[in-house]
Amino acid sequence: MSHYKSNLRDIEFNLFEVLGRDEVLGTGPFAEVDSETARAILAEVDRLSREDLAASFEDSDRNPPVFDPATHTAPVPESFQKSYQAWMDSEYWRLQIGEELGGTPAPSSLVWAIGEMVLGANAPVWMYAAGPSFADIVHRNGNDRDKKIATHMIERQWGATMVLTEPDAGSDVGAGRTKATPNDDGTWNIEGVKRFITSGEHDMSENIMHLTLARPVGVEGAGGPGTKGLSLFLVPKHHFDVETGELTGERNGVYVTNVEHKMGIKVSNTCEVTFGDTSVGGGEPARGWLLGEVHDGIAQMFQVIENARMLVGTKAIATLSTGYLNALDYAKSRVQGADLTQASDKTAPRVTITHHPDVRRSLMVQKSFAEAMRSLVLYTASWQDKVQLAQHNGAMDTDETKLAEAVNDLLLPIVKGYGSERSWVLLGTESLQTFGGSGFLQEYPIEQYVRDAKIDTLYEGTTAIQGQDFFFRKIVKDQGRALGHIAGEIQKFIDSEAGNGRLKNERQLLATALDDANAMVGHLINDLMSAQDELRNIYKVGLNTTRLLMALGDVVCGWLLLRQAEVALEKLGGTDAGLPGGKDQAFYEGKVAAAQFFAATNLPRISAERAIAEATDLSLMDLDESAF
Ligand code: ST9
Ligand code: FAD
Repeated sequence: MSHYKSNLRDIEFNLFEVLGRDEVLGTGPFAEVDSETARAILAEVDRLSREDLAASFEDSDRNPPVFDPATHTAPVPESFQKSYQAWMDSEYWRLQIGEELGGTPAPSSLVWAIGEMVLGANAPVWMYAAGPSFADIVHRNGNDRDKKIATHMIERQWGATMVLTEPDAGSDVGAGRTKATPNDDGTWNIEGVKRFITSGEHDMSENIMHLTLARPVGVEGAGGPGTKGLSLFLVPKHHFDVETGELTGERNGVYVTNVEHKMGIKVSNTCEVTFGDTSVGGGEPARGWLLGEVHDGIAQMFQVIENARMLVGTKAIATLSTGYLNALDYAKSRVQGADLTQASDKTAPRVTITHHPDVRRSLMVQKSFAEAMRSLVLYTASWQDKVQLAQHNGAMDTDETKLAEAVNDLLLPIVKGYGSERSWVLLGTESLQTFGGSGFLQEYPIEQYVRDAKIDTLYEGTTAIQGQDFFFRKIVKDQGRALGHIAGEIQKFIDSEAGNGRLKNERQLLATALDDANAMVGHLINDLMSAQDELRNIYKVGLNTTRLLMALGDVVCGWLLLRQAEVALEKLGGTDAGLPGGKDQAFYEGKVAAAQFFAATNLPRISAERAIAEATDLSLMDLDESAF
């Protein structure tokens, strides 16, 4: 039986009943993917995920790749290869790439809807299969040579990596020391050691293209300090003929010199990669090309990072959803104890644990967060749809498109930072807990979910980095434009008659939460301004950026759930086959219940977060390190 439990009904509810994606599907750049096709794709990816992709989830955790230092290889288990091949054979990865590269462009909302299912079933499949998406970035930023390379990457299905991190440059990418020196033939020699590189080595493609940040040396106008001095190079594992893509048989001097032993996602090789070390492999130089022949590495790499941050948040949320659905199944059949109303009667019949109030509370916590955050992913993606349409229509310079880009940027750290924190914590405290001691056993998938999801709060920028990105870049640097827009949308909902009386209390709770969140933003901005006179006040901001990210995540999620409840109530107001809401009555009632529960149990906490933020002083920063 599959470990993976999908929620296709809720995905379709978001796409078609709440976000109205029918309006976008089948139009403009998405002409080939209309609503009917989209539904067929969703159904097939659902099946594929539950069956072929999920099939190797457990085996590839228990029998992970083993690094061979003599050959610098780390082959993945056969079971995983089958899952990977099933995904590549399905050709659905083409939905993410441009038409000129053989893709069938689909709206981002559909891509992340199917992404949720693949990532929930077996996330490393999606990661190893990202080569074509990397090629899209190479094509977008490249010159004629790079565009040819991008074509080979796709036609020959090469793997690809994003190579930033070094032993002394993690969050602080700008501290990277890997250097690049130009050769007379237009190539560059790369020298340095990178670490933690996902998919840096495997045996599922004939070549791997490393998109590598390095600092040019001895080049006028390039290679200064920090991130702005980094350039992006294409460094292949094997040399190839740029015209045909055929491998020349020569090895490039880029070798995997270690594969990490990890807590989770063990089948996803996390590699130390050594470039141009004469004592490694055959001692060849590591040669690469400067992407697009422009020294704009960090900005180019952020195009990859933005996609990868969406990926990581979606992966975490997908895992929480399947964790919840597994917990729900278990709770429905596990018999333990008597109903609380009969607790004193020792002969009372034993009941399934779904009868216990605390288990119900826990299940609803899981359901409401999983559904809220699914909605967050798809809502964010719907802003990406707008940008895709604008790109197609040559309307990138309009105010509307700029707003869409800014709102997407604002929501990304919520998807990644808030999404991963809430998911990882709830998988442990609620989903695993529902199973009692059985949850601790490898017989059930939850302990692997917990191990596999922890990484999501770490890579692609830790939660601390997401919090800072959210406040300093997405709010302050944006001058509050995107935040103002979202706050305005939430306010409109509060002022509306949404739910026709049924959501009145919840709209009031949302109003208070929005007010508190706005006050927190205002308070942090005041602290920031006051740092102009008293520099150390910037610490007060730093003490609260993660808090702000989490609080605003709750507000946005609360609002999105209430919007869903409004739609569900409308459906319940109609009848189909004599039932309110028709065959989906229970589904819609569940939507309303989840929204009401989330609002009642989470939104009031934001007042406390506001009070904590407002009371922040410098005592923590004044404390001597020895006192910790
Ligand atoms: C990693 C991989 O962890 C984990 C999983 C891998 C899975 C791999 C497979 C899947 C990938 C799929 C991708 C496919 C490709 C896509 C397909 C698409 C169809 N937004 O603030 P400043 C830029 S990898 C945009 O001064 P510092 C911007 O250019 C490792 N751009 O920063 C800016 O200039 P300006 C991940 C941003 O103080 C410039 O950077 N590692 C953003 O110099 C400088 O900005 C990390 O994530 C942004 N949000 O450096 C590192 N922010 O201002 C985390 C910055 O002029 N650390 N830029 O526009 C950070 O993010 C740091 O804050 C820092 C600080 C490095 C940016
Ligand atoms: P550090 O930066 O040393 O952070 C340590 C702690 O300090 C964290 O809690 C952090 O939040 C905090 N901290 C650091 N700086 C600040 C600050 N300025 N303000 C507040 N708090 C701060 N990298 C790649 O380039 N490519 C990959 O494919 C890739 N895949 C990975 C796969 C795995 C399994 C892992 C574990 C890592 C991967 N990484 C990859 C690296 C990953 O992106 C980094 O680990 C991450 O960015 C954090 O860097 P670090 O580990 O050096 O931690």
